[in-house]
Amino acid sequence: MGYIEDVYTLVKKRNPGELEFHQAVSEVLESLRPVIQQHPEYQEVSLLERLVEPERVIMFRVPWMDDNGIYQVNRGFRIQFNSALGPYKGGLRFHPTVNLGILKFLAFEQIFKNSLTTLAMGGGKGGSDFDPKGKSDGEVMRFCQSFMTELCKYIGPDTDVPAGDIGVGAREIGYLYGQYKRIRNETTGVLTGKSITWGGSLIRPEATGFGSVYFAVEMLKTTGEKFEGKPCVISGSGNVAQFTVKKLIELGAKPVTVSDSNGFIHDPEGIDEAKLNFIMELKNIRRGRIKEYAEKYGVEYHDRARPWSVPCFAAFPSATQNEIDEGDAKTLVKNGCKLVSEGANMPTTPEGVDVFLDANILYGPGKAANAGGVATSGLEMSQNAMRLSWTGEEVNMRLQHIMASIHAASAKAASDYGYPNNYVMGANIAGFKKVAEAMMDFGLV
Ligand code: NDP
Ligand code: 2IT
Repeated sequence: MGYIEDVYTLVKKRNPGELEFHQAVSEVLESLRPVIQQHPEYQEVSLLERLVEPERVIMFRVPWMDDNGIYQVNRGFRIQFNSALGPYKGGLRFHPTVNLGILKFLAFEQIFKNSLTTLAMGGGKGGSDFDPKGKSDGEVMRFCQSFMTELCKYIGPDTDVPAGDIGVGAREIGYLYGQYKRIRNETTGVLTGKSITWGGSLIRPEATGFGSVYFAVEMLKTTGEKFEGKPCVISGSGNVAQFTVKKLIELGAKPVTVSDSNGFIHDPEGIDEAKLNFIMELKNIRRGRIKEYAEKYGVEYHDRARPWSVPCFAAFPSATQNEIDEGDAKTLVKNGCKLVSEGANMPTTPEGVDVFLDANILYGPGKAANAGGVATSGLEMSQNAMRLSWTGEEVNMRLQHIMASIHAASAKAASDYGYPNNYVMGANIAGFKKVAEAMMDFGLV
């Protein structure tokens, strides 16, 4: 067996049952074959064996009291995967499905994504199996305070800088930051996604969705096509989906679906600014279900279904991992989909990815297409370090520039290694090379 196979076998043996982690590692390792061939010295120093083993995994008890005075216990995690390029950086996910394998896949992806941003950030991820759905603000606050009481021992502005992800938005970041500040008696950039009045960056809330559309625009430039008037299908209705829709409206495209974990709405007329404001109020303030959109605007609601059967020019999966399987990918391609830009992390199964690559459509994998969020987190860290704030225009311009450079670096690595137009190969190789070079410079760590 070859080096790549040996390392993958080791990963499966050492991390039994962590299927999403195996999936993420397998995709990256497959892409690295041509790089490993050119660099036999990597095998001599067991570079890949080190790359797939987190530097540190922290697991902890999170006890909290619910509104009925009942004691509850959740599990908290922080995966500090790789710090070769800078402090560990990556979001926190609060969702009942969270487990060690899911967070390891997310932290592993984050290493290469952060490398692609051009900013100095290592890879990390964390979270809890806590379910914020149906909880009162008081319960969410007490949970966040208990979570941070333990997590604060392991993070810091130059060590590890968490942010949001599924189930962690402005409200949760506020409670987490308040508790960190109280315990450590310091005001620092220890979290990103902060509100603008206490150290946040303009455009950070918008950044992942905007960035995913900017990446799509860069891909489209290679074929000369435009978004104007074209139907776009979006999954999710949270942070990433909302700002994907917003940017698509600005570009004159026609976003026709959004979803949540119960189902999706299909609005053939297109979601406009006013309807998007309704979604934002529904999801961010009232915390209701997307079904209400269908009732309010008299459009179709599809219960327990995903939106991939709706014909579209472009698809923006922006909910969760493995939400597009082989059949969904075939349906998208058959119905004329020309572009997929992944706002979510690993939303397409490996078989689905093969369908997109075989059809030769423009396919932007998550670690490139959704890197705008963490890139703007990096810009928030820079502003915190300077104790200065940039204008929204300045941050947006930097974000656009970073997305264009991620596109260019991925496209170049893909064609340099003989896989033109394959952004999966390109993003994995370009992201890996910087991390590998830094690890070689450090010697055996
Ligand atoms: P939010 O919590 O704001 O929104 C998540 C959305 O996805 C909700 O509509 C939610 O529905 C839906 N969803 C979550 N889990 C599932 C599921 N298992 N099945 C179906 N639908 C689901 O999260 P974000 O928008 O921040 O994150 C969305 C994706 O983008 C994730 O994959 C995340 O890792 C990725 N991402 C986020 C970044 C960020 O900056 N926030 C940066 C880069 C990537 P419901 O309300 O019913 O739960
Ligand atoms: O998956 C991701 O890149 C995020 N959830 C954002 C991480 C960050 O640190 O802003």
